[in-house]
Amino acid sequence: MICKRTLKPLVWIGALSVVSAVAQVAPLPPHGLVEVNHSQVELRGGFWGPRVKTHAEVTIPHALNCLEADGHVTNFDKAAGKFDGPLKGHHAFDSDLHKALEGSLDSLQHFNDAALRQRVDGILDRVLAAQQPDGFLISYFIVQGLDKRWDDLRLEHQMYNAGHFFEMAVEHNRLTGDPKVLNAAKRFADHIDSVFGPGKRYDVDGHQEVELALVKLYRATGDRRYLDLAKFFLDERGYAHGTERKPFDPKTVVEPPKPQGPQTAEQRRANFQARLRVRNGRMQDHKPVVQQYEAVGHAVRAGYMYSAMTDIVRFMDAPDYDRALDHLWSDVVSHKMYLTGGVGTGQYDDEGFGDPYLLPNDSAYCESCAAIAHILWQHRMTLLKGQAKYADVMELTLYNGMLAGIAIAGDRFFYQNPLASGGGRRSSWIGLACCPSNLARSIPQVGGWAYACGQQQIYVNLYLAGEANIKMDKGLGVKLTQQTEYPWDGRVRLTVTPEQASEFTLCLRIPGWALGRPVPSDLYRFASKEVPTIGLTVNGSKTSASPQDDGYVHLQRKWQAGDVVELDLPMPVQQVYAHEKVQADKGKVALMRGPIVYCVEGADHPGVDMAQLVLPRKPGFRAEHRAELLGGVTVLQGKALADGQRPVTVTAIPYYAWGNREKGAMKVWSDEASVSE
Ligand code: FUB
Ligand code: ZN
Repeated sequence: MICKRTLKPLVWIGALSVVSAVAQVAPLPPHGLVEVNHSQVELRGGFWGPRVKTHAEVTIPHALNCLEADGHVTNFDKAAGKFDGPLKGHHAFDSDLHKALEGSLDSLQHFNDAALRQRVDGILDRVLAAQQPDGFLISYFIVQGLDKRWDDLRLEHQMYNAGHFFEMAVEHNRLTGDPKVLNAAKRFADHIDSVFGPGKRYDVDGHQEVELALVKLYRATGDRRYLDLAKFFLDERGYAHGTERKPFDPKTVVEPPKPQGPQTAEQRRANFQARLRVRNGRMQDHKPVVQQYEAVGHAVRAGYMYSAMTDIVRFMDAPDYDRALDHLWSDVVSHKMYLTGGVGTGQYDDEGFGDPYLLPNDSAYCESCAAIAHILWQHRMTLLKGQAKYADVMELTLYNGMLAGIAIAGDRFFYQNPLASGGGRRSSWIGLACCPSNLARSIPQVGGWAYACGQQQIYVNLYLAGEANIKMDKGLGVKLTQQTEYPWDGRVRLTVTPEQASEFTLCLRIPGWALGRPVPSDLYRFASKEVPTIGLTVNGSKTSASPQDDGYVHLQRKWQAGDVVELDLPMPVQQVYAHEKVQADKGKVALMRGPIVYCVEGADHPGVDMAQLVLPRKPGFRAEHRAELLGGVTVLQGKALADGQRPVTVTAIPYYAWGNREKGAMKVWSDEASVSE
């Protein structure tokens, strides 16, 4: 017995004409917890309220303007035969539009904006007009020649485009109840299913994405073929591709020698692709997924693939997938993750994972998309395993690795998120717009990562101000209201309002950082061993805040409307050290407070050579909230040494907020020395 599906059939909010809602079929995961969809969670006030507002008012119009100006929409007109101009961009161009549309739809869930609704409708009509009679729908291939559409999956992102289309279609249906986009997605997926699969063509996409999207399509339609197809694409990785399934032979993935002498363009391309399959497991096609125990290759591809693998374990019996995921998770979290939760280094020139402990700060790649993919994976792991440590990583990546990718004003973006820089400036848009469009769809989905349901439990994984409307098992509706200034203040007031007095367990995640652990591994540690006491009361009566082995405090009782839970997570400033094997951070210290990782930036230290700024070994930092600075941030202030000797006052700002003022150097890790108070 588990939580009822949390999707309510919706109509356009404040719609001029109300579209009748179609019943969605939403198979529940037989294993683990059930998510509470972002459509059920209103983010109001606090940290996220202003951000989702900026997203709706600035990010979405900006993204759609840029995409329209760059030709993403006219590409579909061209594919529909309505426009004669040249095709713009590259073969992954459609995916950026789909992501921005997905973000628009999710934003409309919370903000009634008739003009945006009309704009989205108009764009969607132009997208759908390009769909081919057999269901195929990628503008690039429709224009360039449909006969070549499936020639080569390595580099051409066919399935990546398809996956983002499916994800957007699911959101459209959820919001509007109108099945037209979802039906188009089904037709496209059916076409893919007619080409690929057992007894058909055995192949895999060069950029994973379609797998997790097919699981969503399965959940939105109830059609099991989509789940099977997702598993097929995962199972095929590592095998020789072609028209029959051959046993996995590691020899087929031996990197071909570098070609000598002059090459034709075609030879160069063929060789590049042959090498790509195996080079550092770039696209995780170097061995079967169930044998992949080490995280290698392109970090976005990996994150989407691990997410889909987690979904497979949630929806199917797949213990070998589960085992691989445990290994992969330990490898990433113990060896290959930056303190910001970011993943990917410049080591192999592939936007991917580097060797264990090789975590250079200035050449950290940490693509914004990789942070998002990492969050998607951690969210699914939280649901599958019901353990807070996965949500710890999710939270860390959300507030640091991901949020750094978007400016506070909402219209400038970082593609890479290094932990040290001589000076960086976000771009207004990027031709390869994977990151801006991914951020545009992720911000309004944050609420969907906050809660989950078990059989008789509601889990709180993220503390954020707002209101969640949760449907529990047997249809019991529970409203949860959070009042909090988290992550600036660890006090959270939760009001529980069940439709009628009912017994269930409210599981509160006690963040690892509040228990003395910045991450759930030994990759980073706090200098101080002191763990401040966590406060917890229910209707004013003190209760134990000690979490169980799963990392949650379980509050089981008969809940009445208006019951109030107050959690108080003390937030001392923490000095952080890295594992001794992380050469890049040797002798260095970083600062954290709550889930926020800090950095020092040139803008706060005029005349100081940031590279030479040394932080004190003795903790002496104090936190101060500055509502007027950088959208409202808590800064840390303490004594430090400039040029290795001159005492100065240092001001550390949240890492995510760097690069929002004049260009200047920034670093998360600083040399550490004794500095007298
Ligand atoms: O290839 C599509 C997207 O562009 C990837 O996800 C990003 O890493 C970038 O390579
Ligand atoms: Zn990206």
